[in-house]
Amino acid sequence: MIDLRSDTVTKPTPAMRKAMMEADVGDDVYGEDPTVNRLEQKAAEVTGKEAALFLPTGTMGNTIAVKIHTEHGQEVICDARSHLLNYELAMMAWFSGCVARAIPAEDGILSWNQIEGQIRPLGPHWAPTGLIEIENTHNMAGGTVYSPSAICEICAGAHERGLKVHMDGARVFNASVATGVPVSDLVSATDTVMFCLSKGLGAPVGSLLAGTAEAMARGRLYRKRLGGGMRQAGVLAAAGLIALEQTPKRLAVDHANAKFLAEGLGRMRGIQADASKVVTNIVIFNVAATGLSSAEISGRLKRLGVLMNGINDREMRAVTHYDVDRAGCEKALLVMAEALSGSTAAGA
Ligand code: TLP
Repeated sequence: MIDLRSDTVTKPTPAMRKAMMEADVGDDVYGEDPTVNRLEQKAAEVTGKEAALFLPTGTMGNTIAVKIHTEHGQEVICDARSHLLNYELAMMAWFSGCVARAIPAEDGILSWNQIEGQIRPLGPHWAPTGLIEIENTHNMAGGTVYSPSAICEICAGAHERGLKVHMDGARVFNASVATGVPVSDLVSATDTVMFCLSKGLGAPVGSLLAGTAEAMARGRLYRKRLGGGMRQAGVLAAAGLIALEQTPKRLAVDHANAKFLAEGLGRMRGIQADASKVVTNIVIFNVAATGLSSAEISGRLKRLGVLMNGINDREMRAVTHYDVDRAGCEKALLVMAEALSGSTAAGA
């Protein structure tokens, strides 16, 4: 199977498995797991933050960030297609008592201009703004990236208004490779950043939340409340350390493969894919003119050995990662052509 459903599907490399076998461990709830401590230290370094917290998932990282920065009854400003709002089971409402103030942003990238007009003070009717959240890269907009200056402008404006900014940087290492700007510079003005080890970086499990030491100390308690006290988690952190040290430098390969896929898809009748917008490892493309739904295409592809999901009835997503090489992408394109033969667009 060529699995392009997500970069979450990567399997740990032999080096990761070896490191997991040999990991020094202790009880992380007591702060005594040396490998987790090393990973948290390393994550703080790469993000340029005071401290970091190892978590089982990115969803938990975003959930804790919202909790740290807000009070019940506030609004969180985010993009309308954000993962935080659409794919996290309303955790910001469930755990933090907040609602989303969703702004539709072209390419998922918010500007300070858009945000400023949506900030609400405490009033007789409104839920006041508690937090601004930005997603970099933006998943459902097709792996789009913020320019460093746009991030700085948002953070400067927010801080002037007494508001915090959290970056969902699940794929911030992809953003760093695409912009050529180190992660620490991309996130320097944000108050917290969450990034995932288990996506393009290839670790089997794990995400990090980074910010001030005080925020991370509070985050540690929320992590325990959410059931994230993982005890001898060094076996997982060991793979995470390898991911952090070895994988960022090869993300450019995934980006080139994604562009290649988008170009190939864009040449097929009935598919709309804009390769010029693909700058990281995610391709979102429209299949409406094929006369087939995303689910129908998904089913046909699966029978032919390729996994790719729809994000709605008309749009599909392909995500490249280190378990699918260029030959795999070429094969996926051939299979897509075969899956579409017999569709309206193919003229049958
Ligand atoms: N994204 C997953 C799915 O949940 C959609 C994927 O396959 O892309 N932020 C962003 C931007 C994400 O893309 C994801 C996962 C998360 C947060 C949550 O991470 P996990 O899955 O570790 O909770």
